[in-house]
Amino acid sequence: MSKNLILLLPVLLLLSCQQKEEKVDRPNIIFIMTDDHSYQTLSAYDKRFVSTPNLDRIAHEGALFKNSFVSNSICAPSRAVMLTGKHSHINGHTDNTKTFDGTQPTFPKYLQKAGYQTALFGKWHLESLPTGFDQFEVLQGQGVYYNTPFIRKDDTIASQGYVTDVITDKSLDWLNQRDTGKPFCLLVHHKATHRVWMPDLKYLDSLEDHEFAYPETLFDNYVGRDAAAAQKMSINKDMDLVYDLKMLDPEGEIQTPYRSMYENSQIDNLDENQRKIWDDHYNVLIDEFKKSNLTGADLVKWKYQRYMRDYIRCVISVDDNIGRILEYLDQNNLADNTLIVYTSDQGFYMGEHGWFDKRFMYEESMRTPLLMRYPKMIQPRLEIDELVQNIDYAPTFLQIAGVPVPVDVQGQSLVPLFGGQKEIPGRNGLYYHYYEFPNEHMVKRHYGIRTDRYKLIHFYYDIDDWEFYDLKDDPQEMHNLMEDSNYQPVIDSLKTELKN
Ligand code: SGN
Ligand code: CA
Repeated sequence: MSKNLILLLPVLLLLSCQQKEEKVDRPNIIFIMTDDHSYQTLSAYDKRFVSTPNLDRIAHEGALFKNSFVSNSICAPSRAVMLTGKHSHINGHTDNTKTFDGTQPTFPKYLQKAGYQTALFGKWHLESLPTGFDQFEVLQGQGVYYNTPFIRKDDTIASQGYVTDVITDKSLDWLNQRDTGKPFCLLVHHKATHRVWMPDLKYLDSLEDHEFAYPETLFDNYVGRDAAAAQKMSINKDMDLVYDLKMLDPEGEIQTPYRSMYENSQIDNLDENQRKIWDDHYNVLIDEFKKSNLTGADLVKWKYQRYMRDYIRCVISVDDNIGRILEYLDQNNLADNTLIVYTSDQGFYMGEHGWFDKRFMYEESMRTPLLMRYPKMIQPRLEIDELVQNIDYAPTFLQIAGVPVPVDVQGQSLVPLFGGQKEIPGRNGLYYHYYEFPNEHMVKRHYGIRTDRYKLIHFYYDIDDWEFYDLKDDPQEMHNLMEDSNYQPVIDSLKTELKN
């Protein structure tokens, strides 16, 4: 070794240590997403239906986004928007029937390139295999609640147990075996709380006698809203007694359109022991239901209660499993240097307007929960009022990781809001566009704009209807004011903004 090199060695060693340390100091990211989890059933937002102490903990130790929205309220498109930071018409994934173009840039790819370890466990739903992940195990399409298979890079493997637990187990196992010398980005993407809302066996008996409050609009008649009247997602008409509400009577007297789908693609996945516990629980309810001979409004109310019980039980399992992840971070001294994000791929109707499902630009489905904890940047109990959208997640993650945000990303980093900035530059409203018609639930194609006070929607394709709501006076969007002369100047300016 030359004398010069020997002299340089300590300096080189110091430099390499500094570089290593700098990398380790970069924040980790855990991005948890559920499927169809409504903000109405997350107690940091709404305490009427359920208590979610672990999710609330993220909000209390971090930020609660009070006006968080999606740009296209349906699963795969929402996920494509989050990955790319671009609207559906730019990333190409406009509806659930498409195959995601995995060659395009996404935030996991940028992070991977910057030296992050990246992994994904759970729902994916984008048809093409995930790209940008060192490791992934994803559900086949929607997956199933019990003993669901997982697709890996080269094979498909079986699993045993309740899907929300299994996805968390896989995520924690990955955290345990990761390279601790590098920062990580972990996506934990749950199947719950998607239809058909199958609870964990241990929660089957909970809430059985609980009566949930009825939404004021459960018996909406859709006056002045033809597109709303045309949907097929009503608790009354479309919620299936067997498939959705588990009334699979052994006598076969309850024949419904989805009965065989429930038998052949949902509960057939339970093993013998699981199935016995399942049947012992539901058979009692089936007997009671058959004896009750409910009709009309009483039947709708009964369906609503049954739906809510199973849905909420799925929420409770999610909350339990979020608790496991928070505990892991505490125990492994990772809580301070990890951004933990909780969201859902869209909102959901808990009986509002008489519905389940999503898709519409109305509040319950355009909104989605969004919580973030990162103690180094976010003060506890921060409430953020600004309008944010799922296009903003990718640039936020990149900025926190110190990776430059590419200019073609349409969303904006939310980091300035943590420091008290009260606006997102250039954002006068949110653009929304839903494309999947004709298809299941028959929600018409529509696009629109939502500002902090108003919402303008245009339903198109086989219909040409405009709707306009003043959310301050009519938060439930029952009064379409499109023809109200007092609002014409506002409507005109919103049309211009929408075009822009
Ligand atoms: C399935 C559900 C629908 C749901 C879509 C989209 N039907 O098709 O009720 O709207 O998924 O959901 S089911 O009979 O298969 O349960 S999404 O969250 O994946 O977009
Ligand atoms: Ca969804």
